[in-house]
Parts: sequence; C-alpha cells; structure tokens
Amino acid sequence: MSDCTISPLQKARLSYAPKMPGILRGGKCAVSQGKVIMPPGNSIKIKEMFPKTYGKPLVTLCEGGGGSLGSSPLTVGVVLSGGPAPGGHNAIAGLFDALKAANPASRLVGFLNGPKGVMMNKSREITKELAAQYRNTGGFDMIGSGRDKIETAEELAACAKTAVETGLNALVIVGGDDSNTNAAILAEYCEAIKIAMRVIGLPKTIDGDMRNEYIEASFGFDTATRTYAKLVGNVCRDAMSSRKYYHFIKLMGRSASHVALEVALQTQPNMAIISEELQARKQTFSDVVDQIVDVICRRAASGKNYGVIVIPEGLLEFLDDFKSFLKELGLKLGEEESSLAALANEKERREHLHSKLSKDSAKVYRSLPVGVQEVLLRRDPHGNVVVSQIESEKAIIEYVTEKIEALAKEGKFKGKFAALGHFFGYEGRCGFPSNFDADYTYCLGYAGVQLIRAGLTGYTVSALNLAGPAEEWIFGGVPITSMLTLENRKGQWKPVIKKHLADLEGGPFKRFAAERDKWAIGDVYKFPGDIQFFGPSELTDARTLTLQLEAAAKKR
Ligand code: FBP
Repeated sequence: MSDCTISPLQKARLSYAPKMPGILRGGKCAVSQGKVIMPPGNSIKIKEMFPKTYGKPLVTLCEGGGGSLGSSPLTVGVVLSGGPAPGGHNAIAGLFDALKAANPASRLVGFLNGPKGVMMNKSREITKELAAQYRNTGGFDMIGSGRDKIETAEELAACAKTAVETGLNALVIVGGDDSNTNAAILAEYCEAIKIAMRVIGLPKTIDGDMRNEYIEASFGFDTATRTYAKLVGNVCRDAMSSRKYYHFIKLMGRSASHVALEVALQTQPNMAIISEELQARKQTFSDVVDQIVDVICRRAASGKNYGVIVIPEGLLEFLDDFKSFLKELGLKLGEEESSLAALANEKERREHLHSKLSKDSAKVYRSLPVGVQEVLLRRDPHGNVVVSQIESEKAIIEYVTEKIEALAKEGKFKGKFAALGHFFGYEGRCGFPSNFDADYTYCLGYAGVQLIRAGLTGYTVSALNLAGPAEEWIFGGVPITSMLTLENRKGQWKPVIKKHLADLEGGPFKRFAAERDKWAIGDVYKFPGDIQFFGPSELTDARTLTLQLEAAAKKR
C-alpha cells in the first residue's frame, strides 16, 4: 500500500506493537489441565450429540515446551465468521506471528468470505507482507467474512475435503456464539472421521454476549462501545445545546443489552432501556412507552423539552407481549419454509404467515408496521431474527408521540415534543481497534496457536484477568461442548452456545440502576470523545466499565 492510499492514522497504527503477557511472548508454551465443566442445559443430549469432544477439561497456558505437536511446521487455516468486529486483522497477525515464531516453515491460509470459503476451498496465503498491511486496522476485509452455517453432512464433508486437500493441521474459526458452535460441530466431525484437522474458536462479537466465567470479553466490544459512546455523547451535547429534540438512539448488539448498558454507563443519557430488566419485570411494549412518556413529562415540568433515550437492538424479543408471538413465529417459519419460498412476493408471504398464526399472535403481527412484519419473515442462516433491521426506535417514537399528543389534549402535558430517531450499528464494527482490542486480538491469535500445538480440538480460547494490564492476562481454552445448550431455531432443536445476557445482579447493571434517576432529569451527560491511540495510558489503555465493574464485583 502506498502512502497516498492510506491515512496518516492508518500509517501510524501499522507500527503499533500489541502488548501481551510474558508467557505468550516466548512463542511456545504448554497447557495445564483444569476441571471438566458441564454444559448449562441438557448435558445428556449434548453428550449424545458430541461423543468425541464432550467432557474435555479446561486448560490454561503455562510455561513449557510447545505441546504434543512440538515445533514441527504446521499448516493452519483461519476463517472470519459473522459480523465484523474491530481487531479481526490482529487476530490473524497473532496467529501468523505465533506460527512463524515456533517454526518459520509453518503456513497460515486465510479462507475467503466466511465458512463458505472453507467449504469451497477458496483461500489466500497469509504472507508477511499481507499481514503487515493490515496490522492494527479495523475491518475483516483482508479475507472477508460470512454467516454460513456448517451443519449438514454435505457441508461437513466439503470442509473435510478442503482440510485434506490443503493439508490443514488446524482451522481457527473467529466468531461469536453461532460460529463457535460451527467449530464444535466441525471438531466433532473431524474426530469421528479421523482426520487430523484440529478446530479452535476465537471469541469475537461486538455484542459482548460470547462470554462466560472463562471468557471475560469477546473482542470488538471495547472498540464498538467506545465508538457508539462517542456518538451518543455528541448527541447528548447537541440535545443540550439545541434544546428542541428528543433523540431515540437504537444501538446494535443483538439480543443482549451489554452494548446499551456499557454506552449508558459511559454517557449517562436521560434514559436507557435494558431488555433483560423488562423481561424480569414481565413488561410489555406499552409499559416501555409509558416509562418514556413519564420521563418526558417530568423533564417538561422542569422546562426541559429535549433529551436522549438509548434503546437496545434486541428489545422486542424480551417484551412479554412479543415473546410468545416471536416463538410461535419462529416455529411457523420453520414449518412453512417451503410454502413461503414458493410465494411470489412479501405481501403474499405476510398474508400466508398471518393465516397460520394463532389468534393472539396474528393480532400482534398485524399491529406491527408493514416494514417490521417483513423483517420478521427473515432469519439469518443460524435462524436468528434479523434485529438490526427492525426499526424499533421509529415504532417507539410513533407510540410516544401519540401518547404525548393525547396528554396535551387533556391539558396534562404543557411542554413541546419533537423526536429524532437514530440507529448506531455498522458505524461501530470496523473502526481502528482500540489498544485493548488490538492487544487482546493479537494475544487471542497467539494463544490459539498454543492450543493447536498442544493437540487440542473443539476449544475456544479463554481469557481471564482482562481488567488488569496485558502482562497479567491469562489465556487458555474452554471446551466448546461445555458451553452448548439446546435452542429452538425455526422449529428445530439445535445445539448453540448459550448467549450471555446482561446480569441484573452484576456490577454494571447495579451501577446503572443506582445512578439512572439522577440522569433522567438532571443533565449529567458524559462525553467520552474519540478513542485515544496516543498519550497517557489512562486514556489509551482504559478498560470498558463493564470489565472494570465486573472485576470489582468479583473481588467483593
Ligand atoms: P456477530 O454476532 O456475528 O458478531 O454479529 C453481530 C452484529 O453486529 C449484531 O449486533 C447485529 O444484529 C448483526 O451483527 C447485524 O449483522 P447483519 O447485517 O449480518 O444482520
């Protein structure tokens, strides 16, 4: 890349050296075995589905000499799976450097455009020059990404064919819960048909939900939430300056509200909705509208006709009046898949689905704007509702406006109300990784190679102590089967990694709950500003409040 095709920041970031714990720096380490942990749900069923890879122990990287594969040259494949998250290129750089450090004859092959690249054996060699162009950059464009599922006998056989043709010792799948589930299924298959390809997952997703006791954070969450927090902070300042709009900001993050919670803690908007809390209180859409209207009225009474309200992307899935409807809809989409596919257009598909739903669900479906009805007809390849396309912020604005107008007519609202909707999502997925994400992803790649060298398969790289300095981070592996549960996707029970939802008893939510009343009426907005790459470490190496508050809660 010539200097005139890259920005000054791009150029400066190419030479950033990620921080890592001493144990990884040597390039070779051993693993120590820990306890065997049980999956969160039906362990008998998971054991039946994964007889070869079930019941393996947790492992931790420790000082040592390079595992069962020693320092023989390896050919390793890497595939980026699902939505982009800042740091993906550094995960590849970490894999590359760790492989070369142990044996310069080792190779890293990048499969193109997601899992289908593995199935179709479409790849590019990761060379020193290629890796150098992408170090510390955002995006997944070095090899592309995709959301394909690896599940059917044909898909698994296609992956195995690629493994044999390419001589792969291992495949690293970089992804979230669905992609790491792919890794578990493929690892089991390779063991069953006795091919030597190991399969290792790295925890990626801006959503922050690919996380548990052994994986403290998924990569990308840090940068994405800082990017959204900067934008939300700017909007808060605009609201306070112009004093004429209510900004309803939907934030990406899929089902869990981790992104909304972190951004709320960083910016202190007038209100932030946390879906998990609504679920716990069995609240409905109209309860949400009432709570927002209450804040607007109270602010109007203190002369403030402006404000900022943060809405998590997955809101609808948690509301009492939507949950059973969405469940039934998922089942019907599975049952009616072929009939729906045969219909000519969206209108016919909507009508068909409507006719198949129970009376209650049909009523909810009909009550939704046509655009939302159409989005709900779609599922991603893993069977997830495509929540990023549901314009819930607009629906909320519509109902809040109606209510405010009715109150004004009755003389109960004397303020002014003008609303603007925003959706911050894709803006946060491909930014330059923060130092945390640049360091973390590089280490994840490095650690992934150590698991491969130890001969492990069906593991996701685990990471502990992340609130502390990089020197103190602890890496290891968690067997993927120990994270699997059964979920109904389009009418079928499938093994999937249990999504980690925002914990109402956890440090981040407790802090939010203790502070939010002050934020509602007083304008105590915080303005995080841009991610800092240069300057004092308290700015460049800051941790998310989620990590800090969770670590503090653990210590108590
Ligand atoms: P992953 O779970 O694959 O990391 O993707 C995260 C995400 O950014 C979600 O927050 C969002 O709902 C989704 O991807 C949107 O992606 P798409 O445009 O492919 O539906």
